[in-house]
Amino acid sequence: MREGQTTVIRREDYAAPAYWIDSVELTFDLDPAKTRVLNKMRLRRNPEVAAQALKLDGEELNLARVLVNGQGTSFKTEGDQLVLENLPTVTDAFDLEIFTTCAPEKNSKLMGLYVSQGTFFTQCEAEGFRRITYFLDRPDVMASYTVTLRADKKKYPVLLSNGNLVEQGDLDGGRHYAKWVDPHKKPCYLFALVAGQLVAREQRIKARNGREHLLQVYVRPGDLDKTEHAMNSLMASIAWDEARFKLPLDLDRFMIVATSDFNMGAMENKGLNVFNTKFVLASQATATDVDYANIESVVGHEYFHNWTGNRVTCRDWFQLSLKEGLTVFRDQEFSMDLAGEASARAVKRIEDVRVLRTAQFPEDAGPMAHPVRPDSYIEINNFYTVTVYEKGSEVVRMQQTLTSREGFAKGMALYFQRHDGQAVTCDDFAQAIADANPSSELARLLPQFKRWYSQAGTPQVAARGHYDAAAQRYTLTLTQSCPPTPGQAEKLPFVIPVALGLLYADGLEIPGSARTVVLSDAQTEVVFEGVASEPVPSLLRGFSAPVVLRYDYSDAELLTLLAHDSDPFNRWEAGQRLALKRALATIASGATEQPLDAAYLDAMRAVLRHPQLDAAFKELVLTLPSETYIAEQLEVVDPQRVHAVREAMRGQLALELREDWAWAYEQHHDTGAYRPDAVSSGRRALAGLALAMLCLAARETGDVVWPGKTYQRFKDAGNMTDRFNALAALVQSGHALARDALQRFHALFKNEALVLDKWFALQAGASDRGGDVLPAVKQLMKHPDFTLKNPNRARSLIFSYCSANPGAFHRADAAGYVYWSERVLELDALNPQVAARLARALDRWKKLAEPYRHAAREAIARVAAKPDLSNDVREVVSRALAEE
Ligand code: B3K
Ligand code: ZN
Repeated sequence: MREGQTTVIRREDYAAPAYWIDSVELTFDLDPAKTRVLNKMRLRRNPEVAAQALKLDGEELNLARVLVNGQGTSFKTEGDQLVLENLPTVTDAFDLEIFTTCAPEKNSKLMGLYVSQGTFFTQCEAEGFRRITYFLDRPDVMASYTVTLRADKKKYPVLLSNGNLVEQGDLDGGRHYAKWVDPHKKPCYLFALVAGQLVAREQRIKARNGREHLLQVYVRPGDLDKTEHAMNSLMASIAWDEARFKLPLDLDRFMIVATSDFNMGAMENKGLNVFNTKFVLASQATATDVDYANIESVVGHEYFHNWTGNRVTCRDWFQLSLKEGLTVFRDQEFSMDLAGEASARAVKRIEDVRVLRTAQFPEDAGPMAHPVRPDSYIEINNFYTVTVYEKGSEVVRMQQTLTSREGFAKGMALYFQRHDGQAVTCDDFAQAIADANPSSELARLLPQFKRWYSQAGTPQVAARGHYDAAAQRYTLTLTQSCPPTPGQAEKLPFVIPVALGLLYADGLEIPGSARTVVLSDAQTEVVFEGVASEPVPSLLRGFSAPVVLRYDYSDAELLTLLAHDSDPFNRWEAGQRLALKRALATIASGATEQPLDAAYLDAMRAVLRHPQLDAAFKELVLTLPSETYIAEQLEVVDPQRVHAVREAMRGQLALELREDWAWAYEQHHDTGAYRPDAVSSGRRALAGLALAMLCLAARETGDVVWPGKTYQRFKDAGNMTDRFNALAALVQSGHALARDALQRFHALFKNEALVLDKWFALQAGASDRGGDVLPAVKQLMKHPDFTLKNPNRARSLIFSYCSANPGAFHRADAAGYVYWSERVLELDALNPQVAARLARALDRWKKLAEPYRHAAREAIARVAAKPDLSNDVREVVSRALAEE
């Protein structure tokens, strides 16, 4: 049912709830066609709010009965809400019983209670609980839950919910039941149930404080051998949170359950995390190193939510970054601490910054730009964004930078001391960090610092240096500004920690020059005395703030930084800047041939052959900035031109360094028995890049040896990383062997859904060297393994084409955009959340050159003109078309 009402929800309209729900007893009679839900609540009026009707949220429910204190009562419905006016007037508690039914098997939105491969799952965040029963579906209403599940014992032998299993037994008619009690109060978005045929890997552990816990990872029978890494990641997460933040597990039992039908990565339901299989299942034969790393980080992320999100939750959904930004920060730190030494930490930091700059910076500059704490929304699901998550994490990271690692840990302790068991705001968080560090820069500048929460847009920091040789003085001037964003024309200065240091031209760091400058005015000057010769500034070390740094570096300066900076992040950044300069100059010149000069190629060769640098770091330096990142630097983007120039750069890098690539491959391809650790995965990554380059070079030279070797590698590989890298090298270079390799790959993995996703994604993301991509994508939609209903599969084919393959998607004949608009509409009828994500693929249409710009606008307008769009998609397309 589409209501078609678009209500804008505003942060400033927040009002405390008129009623509290203290406890909930839920009884489910699970049936895919018609599940019966009995909801017995104990409520009381909130004495601090004027007496008013009780309005409960509901969606797609069939209401059968409402009882107040056991008696029938009058009620009405207003839109989706159930309204009760004649409630007991005293503020004493009263019982409310509501009986409804719903149809899980018809639930294709995957919000609320649904069925995936014969198993029941729930997803309640943000507003899915209202699709299960009538409730005050808002995070500041926290209740105690008792849940009884009843179902057919054969079909649903495993019955799970939050907390502790207190009772179970058989019922008549082949049914059975299980009763769960959650010892912790929680908002309803953290409720979960799972019922089906599942098996579990189990592990009993004893925490530092002596408490014993049972850990379980539930999967479908047959997948148990792919759960070891997830379990190890969970144990590592528990140990890390105890060690770094003194936060223990507060439950006897902690469960993870995997499902293949899931809208996002995973969900932190109290004690019963539900995960996309993509972030649980791994074996060396089916998962790549990147998958292993993602599993570690998502398992960590959901586990860390147990404190940052569950014990202390959000007052309202505008505060989403309170839990998400903080928990991303925690999972990033976790992965970094696990990576160990400095170079591996830097690799993780570079990867995280790359995500921020290629996904969040464009968001911040486009029609969906919003502050880390948004001011309004139509559909909250549209605000689970890279801004709330990744920029939110950077905002937390800056708070750590401004208070020190120890100071920040003290701040976290104070935050829990003050707010455990509460639903709070981003202000409460920053206040606790500042109050625990009264003499810090954060405390001094707190009101201004909090502009990071309220102002959208990516700030720019322009740096200028002046060297006075006579006085041996170097003056660095830093100026900040921030472009306007929709609804925010003027921006006030941010508090920007700029970590920096100075190098002499020979690469030696000037002693005492390293520091963190806190830029809080529009402009500031930093003076360095006793500087013997003109220095090279290394600015924004470690990417100390989520800003665009402008400094007019010469090639010589960048080469110095690339070769010598003590900060590995800035070494990488110097390489990226060298490449970007060349890309931009070539794009501007109109020519495409030979974008790379000897200076750049020599520098890259030196990095590749460097005796000390890590393989993982080399792989990052030798990877060119993405087309998306290059496009963001331009006022007007011709995606075909960006694509052609970057491909020319890649081709040149491949050809001119081919002996070095061959050397790199021979040096790194053998990584021994498979282990997904930082060192060996770094070696595999570099060997993979080398193969890709060697296949690319072979196109020019007519060499048949390397493609042949690559094909052999594809066939013999002992792990998915090597196998997939070899396959990708053939596909991306458009080699004739790719066809056969793709077929073999499919035959080998036809029963492995997650591997088939890779197979679809690789073809949809392929370069046009192998032929026209769009017809191939359309053909793949007819493949028996394709289905639009499974979000992973839809993303693997459609998103890989529309969002991750700009060279193939932006076609002069507009066929890519037509395809996009058709899929958005088709998906919207099934699953609006997934559709709205796809709808964002054309966010940056205003930047496009003609004829793309006009065609893109038309495609968006076509979607917007559809009368019964979901709120999700409508919000995205109407913001895209807004004149601002
Ligand atoms: N909190 C969930 C996201 C829920 C998204 C709802 N549309 C996963 C996470 O961030 O851990
Ligand atoms: Zn999260």
